[in-house]
Amino acid sequence: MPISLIKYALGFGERSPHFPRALQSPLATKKHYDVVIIGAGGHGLACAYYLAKNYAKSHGVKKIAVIDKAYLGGGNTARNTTIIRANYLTEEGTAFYKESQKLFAQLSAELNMNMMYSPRGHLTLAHTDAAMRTARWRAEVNKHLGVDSAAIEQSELARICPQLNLSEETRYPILGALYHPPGAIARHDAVAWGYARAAHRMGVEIHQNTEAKNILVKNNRAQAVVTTRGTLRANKIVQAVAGYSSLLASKVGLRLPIRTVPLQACVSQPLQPFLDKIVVSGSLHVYISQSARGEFVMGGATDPYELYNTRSSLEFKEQLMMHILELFPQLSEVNLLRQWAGLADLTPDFSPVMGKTELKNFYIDAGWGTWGFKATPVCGKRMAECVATDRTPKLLEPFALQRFENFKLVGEKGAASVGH
Ligand code: PYC
Repeated sequence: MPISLIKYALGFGERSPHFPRALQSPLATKKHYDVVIIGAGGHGLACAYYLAKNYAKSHGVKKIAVIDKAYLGGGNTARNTTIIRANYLTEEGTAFYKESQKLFAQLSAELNMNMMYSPRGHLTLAHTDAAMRTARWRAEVNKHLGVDSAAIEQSELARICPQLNLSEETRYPILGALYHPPGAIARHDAVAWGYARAAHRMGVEIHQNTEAKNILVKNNRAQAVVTTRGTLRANKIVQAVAGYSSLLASKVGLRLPIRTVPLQACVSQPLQPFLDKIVVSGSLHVYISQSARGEFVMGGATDPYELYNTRSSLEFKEQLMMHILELFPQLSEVNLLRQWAGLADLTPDFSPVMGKTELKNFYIDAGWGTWGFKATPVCGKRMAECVATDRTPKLLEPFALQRFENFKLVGEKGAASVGH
């Protein structure tokens, strides 16, 4: 038996210098930072990591704090269904998520933590001629930008996913699909913890249970974040608080075109490997994949009202199962294990808001609706670039808040997996 294991068993555990706690941020917050990031979800932590890694030397970004009103990765990072894909409808969306896929593929090595990144193919089912047309459209945009994606007919679908019920006798027979081979899943909490640990090792402070109550503004600059654990002055402030974006932005006088709705999901008991594809039907409002643990991870439409609440409902489960069983009648005896909800910040064009704001040193990462997880690495990396250099990276330009004033929307509703 390794000596380290014996020491651990004898109770030295994490107190021992051999087992330092993963995160040892100081008990007290500092009075001043170069950058304060509000929100210790995947996005905020990724931004901190890339700031520390890429801009400490070149731009002097050294004192970085990430604060969170609750615990690290406990918001939408822990509440999504971990799908990673780049098969978007617009060129802007496709290019952005293509970079995210690339970063995800290298993330385990980059952060020295197993992200359980598992490319397995993503199918968006088409039940109508109109949906087939959208599938072809998306495939053409995707291919044009070098993203592997194709519209396939029913016969090809039967070969790729023989588990699917392709009978004509269902209420919504399946005509074909958009097939995106690099579509993947990963372990969401590993993503948050991987970024947190790596950022922390470079000196980033992560203060949990530290709520931003207010943001002080003077002369069109955000001066400080007033928290439950003191006032943190900062040269630059970033908000990355999916689910609460409008509420926080209102503290600096920004009105966001966002409505916030709950998005529920659930997992089944674990079963032997059965489904090796991610299957989505925007018309039936369902998506399903099987995790490495064997659980079926499933979700559907957003709740039909605005609400800041993450309760689960029986109604959602009944609706979802009605459609899941139409696609996979074999699952009729499977039990559900857990159900939960996250909060989706929806913009009018179903694309996120990233980058600079009208306040000189206040940066925003918001409006992720139902696709924040899959953007974690690219958003973190490009937001860090934007914050450090004060220039908007090309990939972020289309997603500026100002687009709602200029009417330059990036319409992605047609590429949503989730019914809205
Ligand atoms: O956009 O792929 C997606 C998605 C699946 C579940 C929520 N969003």
